Amino acid sequence: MTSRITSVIPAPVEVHPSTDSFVITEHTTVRITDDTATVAQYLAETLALPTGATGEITLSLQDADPRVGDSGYQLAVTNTAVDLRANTETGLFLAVQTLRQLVSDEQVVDGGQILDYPRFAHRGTMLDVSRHFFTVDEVKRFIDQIVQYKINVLHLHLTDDQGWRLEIASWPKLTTIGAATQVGGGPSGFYTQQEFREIVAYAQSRHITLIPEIDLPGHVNAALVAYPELTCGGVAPEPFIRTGTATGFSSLCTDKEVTYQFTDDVLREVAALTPGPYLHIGTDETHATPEEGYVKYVRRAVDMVNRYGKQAIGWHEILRADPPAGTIPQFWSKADDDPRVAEAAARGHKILLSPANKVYLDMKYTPDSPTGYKWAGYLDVQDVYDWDPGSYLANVPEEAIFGVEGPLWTEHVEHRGHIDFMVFPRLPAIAELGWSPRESHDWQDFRRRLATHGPRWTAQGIEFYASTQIPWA
Ligand code: TNX
Repeated sequence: MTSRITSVIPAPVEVHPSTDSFVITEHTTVRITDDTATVAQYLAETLALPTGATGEITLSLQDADPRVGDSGYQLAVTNTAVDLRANTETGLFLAVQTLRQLVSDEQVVDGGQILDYPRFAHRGTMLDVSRHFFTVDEVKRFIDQIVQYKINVLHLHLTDDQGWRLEIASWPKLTTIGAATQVGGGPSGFYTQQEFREIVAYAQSRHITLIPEIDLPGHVNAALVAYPELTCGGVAPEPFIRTGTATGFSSLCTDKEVTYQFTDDVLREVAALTPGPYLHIGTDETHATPEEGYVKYVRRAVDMVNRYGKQAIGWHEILRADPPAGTIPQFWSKADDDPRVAEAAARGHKILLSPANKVYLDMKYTPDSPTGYKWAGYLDVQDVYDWDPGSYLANVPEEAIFGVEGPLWTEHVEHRGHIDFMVFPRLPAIAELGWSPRESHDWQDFRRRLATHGPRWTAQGIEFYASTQIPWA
């Protein structure tokens, strides 16, 4: 019999299995105390249990081992009790995610003790809602899938050539005109500010930081169709481009002052909608922006982000503009090919890792995959799992690594079944790279553990890819 407590993903820092087991019955109750009420309620809902002033399942914000820090936790399961302990609500919430993995179909919880905390602060994924639009409910479903693996950041790629997906009150045509369609043509959509707030609040309730990305100054065809004055010639580009998959062909006119007014308005509104500390401003693939204009534009945009109280993130090309050290470059090449990244780390920048040949969730698994790109290679589970974020970039020490993020670009991801297929089982592998101590890294053990998660995904309606690398149960 495989033990669930030795199959947790991401692998915990310490696991001590015991011969005990706790059986959940119709009388099992989650104890609610004032300071743990929100997480206790979430736990009770997730496991369909009643709550009470007393109970066998307890959550506590007192007396946790200091090693668990501000997002780790301790968990102890005996024959008679389940005890979750942390210093913060986030820690308790993550303890709940571990507990969920310990419960069998027969409602038996494996006995033992766990002490756990993350290796990196940022364990993220990105969803591109521009190339194909996904509804508020689809995003919420995605959030509930990813939290199970202690992913704590959702980066939403909200704008691109094919569609602008967030209502901006001061530039309304961005969505009345710029959100009309998507890759492949056909109707699409956008989030009103109210809907976006709903996504943000849902993410917060799941202890996920939402990072909105407004891709600037390239990837803006949809904005230029809506507002031709943002082009240098003042003429709207051909709208048909919006349904294709080309990149790098559009740019805001960096010589016009209206461009900076536009940028300021957009960033101000997005900052006001975002409780989290980061705004992502894209800055990638600006082949249509002259270098001098790029540098000038990016510096001003970073400045605006900072003025609105946020830290800027950009794809690593942003380093061409030599932004201030608080700016986080998100590395996305398929080779360690840009010396600016190590130079930036040496100057104090934190580096976010999304190497395309390791973690791009839009790559095919194999030549037979029904959808996806292959420009960064085929990425089966082992390719995604078997590398070390702490030593991946030469001359970038582990201390400079902010974390790991798996982006899902959606040129070829058309519906939620495609999301499931591209994300599972690769995102759990990325989650383990971001959370678990390097010493626990072990492909053979990971594939054994991962195999036991397949039936859970099936029960949750997740249409995952049954990679032949995994000995599915
Ligand atoms: C590159 S990665 C892009 C995206 C595409 C993706 C497709 C990056 C910063 N830019 O615009 O969607 O490749 O894999």
